[in-house]
Amino acid sequence: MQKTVEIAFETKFEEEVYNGLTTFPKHLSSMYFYDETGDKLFQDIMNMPEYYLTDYEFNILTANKAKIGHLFARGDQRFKLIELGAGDGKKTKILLKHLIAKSYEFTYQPIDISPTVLKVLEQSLHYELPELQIEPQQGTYFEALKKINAANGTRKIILFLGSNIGNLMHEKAIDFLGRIQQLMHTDDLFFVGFDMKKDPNTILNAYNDETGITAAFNKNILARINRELDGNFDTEKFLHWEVYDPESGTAKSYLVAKEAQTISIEKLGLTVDFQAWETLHTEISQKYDENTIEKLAQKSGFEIVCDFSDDAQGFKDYVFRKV
Ligand code: AVI
Repeated sequence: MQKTVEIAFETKFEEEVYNGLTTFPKHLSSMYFYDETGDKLFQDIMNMPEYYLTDYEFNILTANKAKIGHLFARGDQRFKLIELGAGDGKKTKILLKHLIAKSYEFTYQPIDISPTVLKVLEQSLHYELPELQIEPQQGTYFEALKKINAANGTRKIILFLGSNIGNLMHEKAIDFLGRIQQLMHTDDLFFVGFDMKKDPNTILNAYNDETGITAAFNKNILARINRELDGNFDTEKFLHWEVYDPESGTAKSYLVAKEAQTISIEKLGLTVDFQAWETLHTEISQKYDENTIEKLAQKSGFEIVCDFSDDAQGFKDYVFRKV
């Protein structure tokens, strides 16, 4: 009979690192890229010329801010603009500036798990847009949305920019969208970015830049294990590897062990063997076509109100409403 060992984990990170490194093939969730170092590296990624996603969405928001503002305010109604994972707010500021210039009545409620990210964002917004009413919400998206719902019934516009949805495979994306849908009323809107299928070379370059920023971002998950769980990964002994399947639209990031090695992670009392060229899967970045987006919306109880796109249809911001 097999003996099951009960391990008491202090955090979800510990549990997921343990489970992901003791299974085959090995994997870790890209959710854990984002500690302080990872947040900074992601800012650098967004400023890289190869990472077209940020520019495309920036241009869509700039070109369509008047139409978007009109849709949000539905004439002239008060609303709450809620943002899931706001980051540095570079793209959101285009909308915020426009909404303020038009004197729309709204409160901006960025939600983020990181208090540091929220603080930096709040400070920069106070400085750039002193008229803005901002109420940062620290916590997970769902906890914060529940709290916002409990506070009062003002119409909600929920932003989820940057193709963050693409870091979830379809089943998980449907589950995520369904949970958002459950926390919405029929008048509310969900504004969500999708990176579209395009020249596979463009996609591969975006996730495999020559300067090595994306490689450092991917390897930060190992460095984070070293910092927080007393691991001894030598990040030099891993290769950042990106693949893109143009049929499914899935881009996948791996860390590949360049040689056989044994890693110890003190805090978990764990040693992990890697064979030479063994893979550790860390992230998916899904690319979409219109049919797939329609299916995702429909399966999670949404209907599509409209979408905004650049001329080349390289990126799309969709507006969903609860059915
Ligand atoms: C946050 N997310 C949408 C990014 C993406 O494109 O999948 C994260 C990223 N990974 C590597 N580069 C950027």
